[in-house]
Amino acid sequence: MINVTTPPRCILQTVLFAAALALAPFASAADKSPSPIQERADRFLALVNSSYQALTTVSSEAQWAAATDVTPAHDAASETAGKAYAAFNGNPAIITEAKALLAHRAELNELTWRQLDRVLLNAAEGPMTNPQLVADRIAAETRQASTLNSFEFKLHGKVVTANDIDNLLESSTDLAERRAVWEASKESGVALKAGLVKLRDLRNGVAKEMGYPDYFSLQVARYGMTADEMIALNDDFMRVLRPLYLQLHTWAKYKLAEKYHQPVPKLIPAHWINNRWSQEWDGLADGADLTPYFKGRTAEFVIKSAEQFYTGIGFAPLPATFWTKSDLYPVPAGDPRKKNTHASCWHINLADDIRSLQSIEPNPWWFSTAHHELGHGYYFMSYSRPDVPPLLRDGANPGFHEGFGELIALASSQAPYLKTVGILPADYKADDTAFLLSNALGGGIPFIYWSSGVMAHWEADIYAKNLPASEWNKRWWQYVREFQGVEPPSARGEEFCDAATKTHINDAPAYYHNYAFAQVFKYQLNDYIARKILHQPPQSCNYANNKAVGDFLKSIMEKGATEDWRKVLEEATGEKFSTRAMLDYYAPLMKWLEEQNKGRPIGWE
Ligand code: X8Z
Ligand code: ZN
Repeated sequence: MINVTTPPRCILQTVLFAAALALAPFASAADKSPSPIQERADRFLALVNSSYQALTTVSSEAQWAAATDVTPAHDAASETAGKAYAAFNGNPAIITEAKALLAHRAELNELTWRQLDRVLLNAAEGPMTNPQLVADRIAAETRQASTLNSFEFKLHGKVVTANDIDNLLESSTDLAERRAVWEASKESGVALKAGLVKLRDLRNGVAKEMGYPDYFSLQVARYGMTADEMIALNDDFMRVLRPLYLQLHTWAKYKLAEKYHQPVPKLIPAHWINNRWSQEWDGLADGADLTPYFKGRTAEFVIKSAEQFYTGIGFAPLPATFWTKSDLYPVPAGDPRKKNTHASCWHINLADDIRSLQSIEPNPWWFSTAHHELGHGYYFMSYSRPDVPPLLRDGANPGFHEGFGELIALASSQAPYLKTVGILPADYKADDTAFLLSNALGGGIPFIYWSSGVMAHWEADIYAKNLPASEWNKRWWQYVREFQGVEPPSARGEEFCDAATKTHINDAPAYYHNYAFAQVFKYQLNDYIARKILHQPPQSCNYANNKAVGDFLKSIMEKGATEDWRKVLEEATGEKFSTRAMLDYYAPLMKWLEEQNKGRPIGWE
């Protein structure tokens, strides 16, 4: 076992020695006489894979402890483990050898050069060619995580949890109260701004150290795309969905004005919407409100139901340690422990230690989130097999990783499925339009204008365009107005940093475009499953207990990152990555919205 307090250099030597003893487990076994360059790559990757897996385990364990119980000791251990991880994965010798081998890309097999590309991507997060920069980044990341995870929201002077805030925004119809709650939810940004300003430069610094123009470009390199190409892709999602979004926006603002007895606004006031960032517009589709069906249920029921979705379609039960090591429920009132309140799923050892961090309550939102998280968990389980080297135990791209859980969250919201599992009564008569509307408002259409629009553009601006920190909030709200058609209840100056109230801006930087990708991906997979496997309408289908659906998903998941994502998607669905299925899914809703909105001014310009 590696001692995390050992200075980085010694750790490297220990790991190099241990790994050098290992045989090359991922060498192409079928190839009897590999070329000298292939052989050299195999030896190198055997060492890197084993060390990468060991150090991932050490640093994930430390980060898990810090995220589930914020204390100075856990922060210190997390920082040290992060440095140990970088000491190996960003080591100049590792970078030099990976580059030297990649100069012979054409002579290496695909599995090999994919691993070598990944070695360089991993190195770029902490390139030890500049140890001070890396040490500063790790220290700043640790501090920011600690501030985020321990932040206490206060409403009228009293501490409230993130769940309290969300539940109040879900239930309150008092606009003054809603505004107070919404404003309270923005206070964390004030505490996080200084750290984020520093991190912007440190993150750009590490990316530049490895030849990337900026940190945003480094992240989208996982798609084999440039920053401009990723932004163009996201702009394209918004372009094709715009007529539908404008109809939905119009419908929603009339509905909200009626709900709050207000005149119809041009832009929707942010505190009228149930979600703190207006990323999902839940609670407006009256005929599809599932809240009453969770009354009397438990949080345990929610997570067990999510597992049951996956085992029903043929996946194995979660490992026993998932249940003993995960942290799934809110910290009980009165317990001083502070933990991160945003849902996540962790692949601690790149093998069978899979954990989830959540604060589940028995309601439809957490039901959906639990299904999302286990999408990550089942992806981890599917690609943790001998044919997939640890370096490639990852999604085909990060959007795939977000997409499977989103797909299952969508499938678990369909009325036929909910009837099968007994959440809706067997004689429930679903209002198909209301369910479709609910999907569109939930993780569907407004989400694209938030993820592809506000989040992707704002992060591209701060990283790739170096937007001065004195303009961050102005730019944020400019994008919220332009892309979402939403405005704050009152002017938000630069004393606030409303972007930083979003978890990912702090701890998953330049990542959010993956959720936009995941939406488009999810409709494409659902379309294939509904039409080709289930022979049911994509808008109302039932995956329950269908092993062919599970086999289809496993066939994609078990590849991990061993193949190009475009090829994987096209081979699985027979179609290139496309918004076609998403548009088809909502075609019936578009007709209905146009009918409802007759005579209303559409949009906000
Ligand atoms: O962060 C998440 C997941 C964890 S990977 C719960 N999501 C995004 C968010 O909450 O902002 C899921 C969809 C969008
Ligand atoms: Zn996720």
